[in-house]
Amino acid sequence: MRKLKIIEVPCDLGAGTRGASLGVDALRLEAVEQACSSYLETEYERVTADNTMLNQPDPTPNAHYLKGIVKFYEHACEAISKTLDSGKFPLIIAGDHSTAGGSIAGIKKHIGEKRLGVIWVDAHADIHSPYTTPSGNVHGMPLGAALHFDNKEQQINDLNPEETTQWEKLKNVGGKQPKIKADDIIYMGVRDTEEQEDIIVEKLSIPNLTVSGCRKIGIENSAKTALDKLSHCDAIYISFDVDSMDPSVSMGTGTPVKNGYTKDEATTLLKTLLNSPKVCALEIVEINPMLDNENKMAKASLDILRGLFSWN
Ligand code: 4U7
Ligand code: MN
Ligand code: MN
Ligand code: MN
Repeated sequence: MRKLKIIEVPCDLGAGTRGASLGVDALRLEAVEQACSSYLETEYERVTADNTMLNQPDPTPNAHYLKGIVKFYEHACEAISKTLDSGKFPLIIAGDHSTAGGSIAGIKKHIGEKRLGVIWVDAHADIHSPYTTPSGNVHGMPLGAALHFDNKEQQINDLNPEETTQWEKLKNVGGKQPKIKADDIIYMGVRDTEEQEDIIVEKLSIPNLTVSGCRKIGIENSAKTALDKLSHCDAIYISFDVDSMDPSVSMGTGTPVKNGYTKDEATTLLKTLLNSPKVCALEIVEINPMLDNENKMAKASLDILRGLFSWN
């Protein structure tokens, strides 16, 4: 395994519920509590988002705080592509999941024309656009942004000019081309979607390895299946939304959904995925200590990380 570099992206702008930005520090605090020197001694860099925008009037209700999101996408894209340029493995610890589009832009900037696969471990499909979102929350849109996918056939919202301008900017961070192809995405654990997403996921034939399906064939085998399905890709990015896990692990996330993976299953899944030399970055998102007690989600996430990287 290459040397890790932690990229912290404490962002709240993409979520409907506040507090995911604090997940980054909740995890670091947990590493201090557990004296996890491996975590604390790993080089890290912080990409900041202007979370104070949350207290200002928002001109983009169909994609809240989009201008601020474009801005930190640019910074995250730079930080992540430079980390990869230097031969290190980015371990991205983010706030809300909107960040993933910036991470994908950064990886794509580094790999150029090569093909990027995405393994999206999440209760949600996150493939909305401002045209289809029921909430206006950009953490439900990062795959839409990376695919350059507006899905106007399922349009329910009319965008104002500022929304259109900023959405185009967001899609084009790190270069104008779509960053990924629909054929290069695998969902794992997705179980809470809207009709607009269902239609598009079916149309694009994006496979979803369900939690029960994974259990049936075994977690390790399901990870291998996901990797197999992306064998045509040159590099693979893993996006791990903690709400892919069951709420019994912790309620410390903005949108918990029942019937998720256990902590051990998530560890086995990610560990097996990380065995592939094609995997070039891992992102962990949506730990929200404001919705938690006793910092349970950060604890669970640190346990997972310790399992993945054999940290002491
Ligand atoms: B997460 C939702 F509530 N689909 O778009 C939306 F309508 O990053 C939820 O996976 C999105 O946590 C959840 O707001 C985004 C739904
Ligand atoms: Mn998500
Ligand atoms: Mn989710
Ligand atoms: Mn969530």
